[in-house]
Order: sequence, then C-alpha cells, then structure tokens
Amino acid sequence: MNNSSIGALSLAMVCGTAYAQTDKSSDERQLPNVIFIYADDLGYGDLECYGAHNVSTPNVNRLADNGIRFTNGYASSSTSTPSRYSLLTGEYAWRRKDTGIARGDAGMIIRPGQYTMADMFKSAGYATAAFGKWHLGLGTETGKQDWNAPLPAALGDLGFDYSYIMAATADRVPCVFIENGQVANYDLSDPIYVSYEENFPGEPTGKDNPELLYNLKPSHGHDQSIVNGISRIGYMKGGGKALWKDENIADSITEHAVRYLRQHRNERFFMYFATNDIHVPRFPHERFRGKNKMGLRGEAIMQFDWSVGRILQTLDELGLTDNTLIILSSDNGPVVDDGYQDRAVELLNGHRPAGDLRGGKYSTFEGGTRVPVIVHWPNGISKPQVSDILISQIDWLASLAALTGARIPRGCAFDSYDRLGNLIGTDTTDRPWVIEHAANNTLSVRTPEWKYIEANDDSRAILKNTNTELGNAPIPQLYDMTVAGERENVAAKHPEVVFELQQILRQVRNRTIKMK
Ligand code: NG6
Ligand code: CA
Repeated sequence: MNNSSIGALSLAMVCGTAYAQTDKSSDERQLPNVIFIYADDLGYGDLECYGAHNVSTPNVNRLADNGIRFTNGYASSSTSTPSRYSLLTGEYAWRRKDTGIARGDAGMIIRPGQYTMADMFKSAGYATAAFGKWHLGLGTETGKQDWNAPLPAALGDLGFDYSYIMAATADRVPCVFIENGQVANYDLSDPIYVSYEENFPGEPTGKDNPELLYNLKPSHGHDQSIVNGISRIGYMKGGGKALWKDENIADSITEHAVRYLRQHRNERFFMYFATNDIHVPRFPHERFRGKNKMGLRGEAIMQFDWSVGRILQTLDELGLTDNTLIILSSDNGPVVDDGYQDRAVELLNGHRPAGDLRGGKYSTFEGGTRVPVIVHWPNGISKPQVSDILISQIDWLASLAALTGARIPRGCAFDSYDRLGNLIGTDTTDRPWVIEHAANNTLSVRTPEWKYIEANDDSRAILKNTNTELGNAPIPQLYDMTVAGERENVAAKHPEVVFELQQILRQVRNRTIKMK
C-alpha cells in the first residue's frame, strides 16, 4: 500500500463522521494541507477574539469565527525553545537538560536523527517547509558554525524540504535569514562572524556606544552587537547586505511563505509558519506605525494579524482554503517589557495580555503556558465553536499522524497522544491531564478541575525585569480551576487531590503512565 492510500484509508476511519455529514466532491475529500501559524509571546488576552479591546485582529477573527477557538489550550513550556522542541518532536523538552532558551549559535537541539513533525508529514507524502523563527539550534556544535558556508546540519535533516528561517530570535545574533541551511542573500564582501563569548575588536556594542542605537534601546540585557540601530544578545561582525532590517522581518517571512504556497499549490503541504511577532525587539513596518494606542507592542499584534491575512488571502486566491487545516497558536504566554525601551508597559491602556490568567511568559502560573489555540478547516470542521476542553500542543504530532495515516516509529514522539478528535471537534472529552513546564523547570499538572504546581526552591516571586509573577513556592500549590486567577492555594484543604496529581506527574516523568 502506498502512502496516499494509507492516508486516504485512515482519513476515512478518523474523520468518518465529519465527512459523512457533508456531500463533498471526491476532490474535497483529500487529506488537507496543514499550516501551523505559531506566534511568539502572544498572550491569552492579546487577540480580539480572546477579549482584547485595544487592538483589532480581523484575520485571526475570521479563523475563530469559522473554526474552533479553544479556551484551555496549552503550549508545553512558558518559553520558546522547549515549547518548539515539544511541538516538533512530540517529546517533552524537560526530559533533556539542553532544551532551555537557546543561544543564536546553539548547535542543533533536535538531533538530526530524531523523528519530527516534518518527518511525519513527509512520510505521508507531504511537501514540508518552515518559515520564520527557529530557535532550536543549527549546525553540529554550539559556537562552531561557519556562517559563511552551508551548515552541515540544518532543517533539511529534520524533514523540512524547504526552510527560510531566523536562527534564533530577533534579539539574538546572527541577524540574517537562513535559507535551506545557508545564509540568504549572502554577501561575499562581508563575511559573518558570531560569538557568544567575546566581542570582535573594534565593533561597537549597545553598552559602549548607546549613541548608535537609533531604532531601539535596551531596558535590560540586549546591549551587545548593534544591527540596524538595535543592540542584541551576542556578538557578530559582518553580514553586509544579508543583515535583516527589523521593520521588514514580517514581510520577508510572509512573502517567502506566500511564494511557497503558490509554488506548491498542486501538492499536499505542511507549512510551519513561525512569526517573529510579537517577540522583542518589536519594530514593525512603517505601515503599522502610529496605528495602535498601545504603541509598538500593539502594532506588532497588528502585524501578526496582517501576516495571517496574507496567508489566508493567498489560500483563497489559490482555492485552497477549504481543504487546509490551519492551527494558530503561540509558543508561550505574554511579556510586556522583555528588554527594550518600547514603552509597552506605559501604553497598555488597560489591555491585559494574559487576559484573566495570572503570570505570563516564564511563569508556572497559567499565563505562562495557556495560549490562544484556533483550528480552522472548512472541509473538516462543520460547526464553528468555542471549546473549553483541555488540549496541549504536545499531542499535535500524534494527532496529525492519525489524520494523515503516517506511522510513528516505535519509541518516537512518545509523549504525544492521538487526540485528533479534540482538534477537529468530533471528540469533546478533555485530555485527562496536561503538563506545563516553566522557565525554571518547575512542572505543573492541569486537570479539568485542578492545577497542581510542584514545590520548588526558586525564591523569586516576581521576575523583576519583566515584572512577571512566577508562581514559585517552596510548598505544593493547588488551585481550583473553576475559579479564575490561581489566587487561593488549597493544597492543605485537599491533600488527596495533591497526592493524585503528584502521582500523575511522577508517572509522566517515569514514562509509566497510560492515558485512559
Ligand atoms: C531572555 C531575554 C528575552 C527573550 C527571552 C527568550 C534578556 C535579558 N532577556 O533571556 O528578551 O529573548 O530570553 O524569549 O536577555 S523566547 O520567547 O524566545 O523564549
Ligand atoms: Ca516565545
């Protein structure tokens, strides 16, 4: 049996109900294209359809109005690298020690031989591509890359046929796009050198040359090499015409994705579209400037929505919208001052980036990991809805493998469960528990009724620079999730619940749990 017939068979089994209800032509019964739209640091309360009033997000609204908007959807971690690792491998990042926020010159964190989401789609006959923020390392060894030649290990080794990415984040060097494992627009006359150890002689830094920071100044950290009038984390030299301009990052990423869609309109594709918005440095294109009362952070949300709109418009033009499954989400919760003087705090104007949730990016509290999740697939989701069931990004690999009929090699993606029915609305039972991972490696267990946060020895209540409540305590915490806000620790009142959730966590850690 070839891949496509396995896919068709499995689709018939998995999506039987959804499909039986409608009378689609045989063309429309095909397996869908799949696009992940993965925002950066976009909080639970940052989108209009999740209650934001200070910014309008019409393109995301369109997805929500015609799809499923989840109110209890989780990223695996409250920072980028571990969330992305978990999403793309179906294994919890916290099982490994080296999956914390990565430097810009980190070596490949997902090992080239490891099984990934892209491998899964490829085995099911999909064309696969990644755009935008990567932040999972490149090349074979940290700090040893030669950025002036093709990297010996890159996304092609992880199942992506095509990639146009930023190595890490916009606030980390190298500030260049990498296309299929080599610097895009490479400038022969200006070779690239990168170091996270020391500066290159004679090169200015934000710390020593603040007068050169004509676009954005740091509020904390971010005072090393200067590119485009903004200082960054890490040192770099050279780059010439390959260097990005922050105001054009969204355009570059989006237009490469649009081009890809046009070129692959007649193939089945999986696209990982990971925006730089709304991570710092927030420096959106001029056309968004002055358009939002929250300033740069609000304008970055508008720019994110614009990117979503460009993707949708292109799918519409190509006649692909109905049979493309789009999942929109974020890698972690929101942060307001994340290290640049962008006036995000002063200009909030009553906006609550995490909505009703406590904490934000980096936290063990809900604001760290509960994020927007919207699934849109006109051919497969017949009834738009708002769903409060518990779901987690960790399951997307196995769920989409069930959709495509891909077989996951034994032992791979072992934390990922097939919960496809949850994603497309045919099964409304909660995931029985969701594991949340905070920046300091504290784990929490969320069930429909409860949230347990394990005791830790991190004495910080608040992350000072970002003013984020971290949710740390030396004793176990238990919150009643039928009450918003994680305010009253009821662990002492319900020791039996604490015990039960500790058991779940212990078994997940030891990999001895079987989900019912
Ligand atoms: C922190 C950075 C922050 C951001 C974060 C990663 C400083 C002071 N802060 O260390 O600005 O880059 O790392 O964010 O450097 S993430 O969304 O990619 O995980
Ligand atoms: Ca992030």
